[in-house]
Order: sequence, then structure tokens, then C-alpha cells
Amino acid sequence: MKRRDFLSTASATSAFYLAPHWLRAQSAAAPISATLTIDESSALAIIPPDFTGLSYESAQLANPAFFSTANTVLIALFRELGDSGVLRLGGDTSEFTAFTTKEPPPAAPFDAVGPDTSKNVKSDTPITPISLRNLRAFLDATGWRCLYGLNLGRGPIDRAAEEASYAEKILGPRLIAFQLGNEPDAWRNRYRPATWSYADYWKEWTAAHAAIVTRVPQAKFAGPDVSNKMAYVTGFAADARRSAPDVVMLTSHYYAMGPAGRPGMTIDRLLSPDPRLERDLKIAVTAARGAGLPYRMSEGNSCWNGGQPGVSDTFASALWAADMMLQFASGGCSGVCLHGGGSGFYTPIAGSLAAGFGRRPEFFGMKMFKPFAGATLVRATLDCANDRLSAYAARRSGSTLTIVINKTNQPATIRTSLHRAHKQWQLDAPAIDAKQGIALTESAATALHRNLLHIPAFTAVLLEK
Ligand code: BDP
Repeated sequence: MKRRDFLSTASATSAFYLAPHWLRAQSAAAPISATLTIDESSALAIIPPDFTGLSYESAQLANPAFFSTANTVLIALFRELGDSGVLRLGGDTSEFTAFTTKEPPPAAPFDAVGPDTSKNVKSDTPITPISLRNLRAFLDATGWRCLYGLNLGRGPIDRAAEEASYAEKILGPRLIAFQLGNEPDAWRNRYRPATWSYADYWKEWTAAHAAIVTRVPQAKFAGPDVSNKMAYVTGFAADARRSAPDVVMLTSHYYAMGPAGRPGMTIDRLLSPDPRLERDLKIAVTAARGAGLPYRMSEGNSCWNGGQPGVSDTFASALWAADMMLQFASGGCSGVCLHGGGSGFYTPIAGSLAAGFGRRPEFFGMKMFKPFAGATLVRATLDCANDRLSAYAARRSGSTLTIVINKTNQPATIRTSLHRAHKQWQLDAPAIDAKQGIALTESAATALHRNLLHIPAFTAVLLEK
């Protein structure tokens, strides 16, 4: 059976024809050659079934209709990405939420909100118990659970504690944990003085934690949900281990590039390996293991400050997302939440109730990861001089999954011990900078021929045997 998923009509962007040489697929060029060795008996990491996640601004809760069972299209899109998954609510706007039990609730100030940017002028957004009840039903319908961000940056903490008591009761088993504050490592000269440090944060976190558990003794926590300062991650893991047994998860963010608008935020850079990912992931996973906790990348995407147009919203982000998710999984991470919402440049799902919802290019990269949820990653060694070609393999209920992601503009020919496969999924687009026409196609395994895997330029191929 052949199934095609189209974003809309297939078309290359006009920018493609003006694009630098390397951006164009060189189909006739001599293929890159590589050797792939898969050790099917090894076990690198078990990928949790709910590995895939999405992150939305907390302000989105100000519209109770958004995360509700009435939003059937959004529910279907969540399920298309994962039978279970994690919805993280937080972001910069989580420091501007104002929980209220006032009836009737204030009118929703907007339909959908995009990722926060430095240009957004923020004001308090009301969240009411109705939004929480609708969110619970939405989560029940998707099979997903949630990480819930409370306002620690601007407070007051008593209001956050009241919100926590409602959220705990209403969300019940759909709530994984509360997070206190968004990116506290970036609060210096913003919500806190220039001298703000991890020690100050931990002191405040402890006081806020005490206020919340007084009202919600069974509350669970995740953190520190930082932007990039790994000292907060290691500090929090050690402190939580020592004195907060109700911390159930270690979290931090990852943006591959940023800020948007600065020179150098290009497709070329997004497709290149990022040494920071590997370095920080190792630090986080080591800290988490030391504390007996899972580690989740709780918010991230291609380029912060709202995303880079022409990069974050193109097919490059799909190849990047599939590769990035597998890198995090290989490093022992328990899940990732791709930030988005509204019609933000990097959002995987774009739209609103009024305008309808659609799949952005990145969505297809996340969807390609879906069969890996719940699988056991095995060792896949790719012998290749080009570091934009990557391969991963996993075992899953009697079958083996092999994925090759070709982020180069040349085709690749890969010698492998794999000689047969039943099914193939191919992720491609008319051009690397295409915004439409992204296709994830299922077919018989045609990329594999007598131990040779043929992967076209700017294409990912997943084989199942
Ligand atoms: C992160 C914030 C999030 C923003 C994002 C961005 O947590 O709210 O939307 O950056 O700037 O730091 O795109």
C-alpha cells in the first residue's frame, strides 16, 4: 500500500533557483560512499513510548477552547506524532500567567499564540479552572501527559500554589510534574538583579516548593527548565537528590541556533553538526543518572527568538528534527518537546481554531521518528567522511528499524550488512528550502539493493525488516 502525506501542493520556492550551489541537490554528482555496521544484539538506549513532545506557551491556556475536545483537528495531529507524548506548557509567558477562579471567566484575549519573542509586549494572561478541565479532556483524548509551568519569575507564589492545587486535582494522572519558572538562568537583569546566581535560584525554588507542597502535598516537580547554563542542571540534580525526593525529572532547553535575525542563522548551519548538543546532553544525562532521574529536553527548536524565516519553516527543519530527536535518544535522553504554537516560524503545527491547523515541514521530521518510540536503539556505526550523513538503528517487537538521514546535497551509497527489508518510508521535498510539498511516503523497500543503500540528496530513508 502506498500512502502519501502532503503539506499542500508540491512546489519549490523561488528562492531555490537563486540559492547557493550547495543548496541544490546534485543528483548527477558522484555519490558519497559510506559503510554502515549495525550490531543488532547491542542495546544503546530504550526510547520511552512518550519520547515525542510538543511545547506551547502557557499563555495559550487563556483560550479555554484551544486545548479542548472541541479541537478535534489538533487532537488528531498530536496523535499522528505519538500515541503517547508530552505536552509541556511554559515558555516566557509562563511568568505572566495570572490564575483566577473568578466566574464568569474573562473573555479569551486571543485564539492562538505563537512562541514568545523579544518583540512581544507581555501582560498578565488569565488562566481559569475551565481551561484546566478542557486541557484534561484534551490530554485524555490524545493519550498524552503534561509538564505544567507555574509562574515563579513574577509571582506571587501564593497564586501559583492555588493554581497548582487546581491543576493537580483536575489533571490527575495526566500531570507528570510542575515546573517552577521558565529559564531561570536568564533572569539576571530581567526579573532578578545582576548578581542572580544558581544559589539564589535554589533558595527561591526551595521556598516556592514549600509553599506549593503545603497546599498540594502529593505534588511532583521537574526542573530546572533552563535555557543553556548547565551549572543549573548539575546543581539542581544534586540538590534535588539531597533534599527534594518529589523531583521526578531533570529538564533543560535546546535551541540549535539563535537569536533569529542575527547573521549566520542559515540552512547550512542548521544542517551542520552541533558540538554543543553532544557536550550538554552528556552533562545533563550524567547529572540525571547520578540523581536517579530521567532527563527531558523540555523546550527547544531550530532558532530562538521566534525562528528564522526561510530556515525554521523549511524542509531543512524536518531533516534536522528527525536527526536531532535520534541524537537526543541515543545520548540517553528520555524525550524532547519541540516548542511552537500559533503561526510561529518554527512551530511543527501551525494555525488557530478560526483559521484551521496544518502540518509544517518540521512535523514530518517528528513523524518519521514515531516508529522509534518504545524501541531499543542498537549500535549503528557509519564509516563516512561526511558528517552530514547519519544513521541509527533500533529493535522493536521483532523487527529492526534502520534510518539514514542525508543532509548533504549529494546522493549517498551505503554498503551495509542489511540485505532485505519489508517496508520503507522516505522523507523528501522539492528542495531543501521548500516550505510546501514535503512528503513522507511509505512503500516497498526500494532504497536497498544487494546490501547497498541508495539515499538521494537531502532525503531521509527509514527501513523496517
Ligand atoms: C525561549 C522561551 C520561549 C520563546 C523562545 C524563542 O522560553 O518562550 O518563545 O525562547 O525565543 O527562550 O523563540
